[in-house]
Amino acid sequence: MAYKSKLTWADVTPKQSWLNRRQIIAGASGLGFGAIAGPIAAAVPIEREPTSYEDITSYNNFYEFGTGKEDPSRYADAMTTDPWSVQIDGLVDRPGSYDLADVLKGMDIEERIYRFRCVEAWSMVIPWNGFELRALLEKVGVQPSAKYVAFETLYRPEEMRGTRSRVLEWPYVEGLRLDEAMHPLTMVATGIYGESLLNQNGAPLRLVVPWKYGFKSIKSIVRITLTDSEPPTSWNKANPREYGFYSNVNPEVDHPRWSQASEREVGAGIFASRIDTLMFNGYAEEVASLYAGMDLSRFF
Ligand SMILES: Nc1nc2c(c(=O)[nH]1)N[C@H]1C(S)=C(S)[C@@H](COP(=O)(O)O)O[C@H]1N2
Ligand SMILES: [Mo]
Repeated sequence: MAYKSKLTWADVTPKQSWLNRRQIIAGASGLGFGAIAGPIAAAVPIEREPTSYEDITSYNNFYEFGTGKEDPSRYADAMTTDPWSVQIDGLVDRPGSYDLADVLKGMDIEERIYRFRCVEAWSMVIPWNGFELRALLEKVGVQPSAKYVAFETLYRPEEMRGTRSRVLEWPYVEGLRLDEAMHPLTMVATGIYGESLLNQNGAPLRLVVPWKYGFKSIKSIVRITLTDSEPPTSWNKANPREYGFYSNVNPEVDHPRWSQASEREVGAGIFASRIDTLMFNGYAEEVASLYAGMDLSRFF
């Protein structure tokens, strides 16, 4: 593998800066990086420790390997991730099939601790390693007519026992508006806690969009296509009444079958109380302007 870190999280991040990053990035406001500045940590409503590596790697959604939370950690090892290539095509200047090493070349791998909120109303805090998606898009050259980015997961039935079920149409597909894809919070993850991604978490490359429900963070990406029209997305195709294209975390817009006002912290224990879900999962200050003037109950 081209990128395989042997370092642990503690090795790569001194404790003090790790704490600062946690406050800055997992907090409700302010970024410590990029062009966006904001009041740091002032509005942090809760202090949350990162979820344990054990929980992050054993409680998963990756329906290609089954619908049970333990299925991915049991069965995703069957997926071959080396060699790996990503086809990048559509409205780009340099389309082609890029080997994983080519994708990673020149990318600045950073650590970022993000809240992660599944539409099923559970959440984690995950220390990701990865790079900004916009850096990759700039490398391939986005053409002016592009308005959306479409993503596709590997579909290899002989290695993916869950794809025998038609619970979703395969391959799993997702999409973002171009401005969402270019936002500095939007990452391509390559690791967790300083370790290369395990298959169950979407090795070797998966999307992370921290202000959207978890299903937008598509795993094990093999294709990225720049388009001028809104791409189809797996959960919207499966149930358009329940899952929209935007899927921004929003405590005020309930799922038709359950409330989105609160969430259960994975790993907090059975006696822990639920916590309030935050608008845009706590990243409103950074991303609310992307949706100015939009009716978020209509564009859910
Ligand atoms: N290809 C693919 N990507 C996927 C999924 C999936 O089933 N297949 N599940 C999504 C959902 S619903 C969630 S909550 C997250 C879970 O990521 P994690 O298991 O790394 O926590 O992955 C998302 N990406
Ligand atoms: Mo999810």
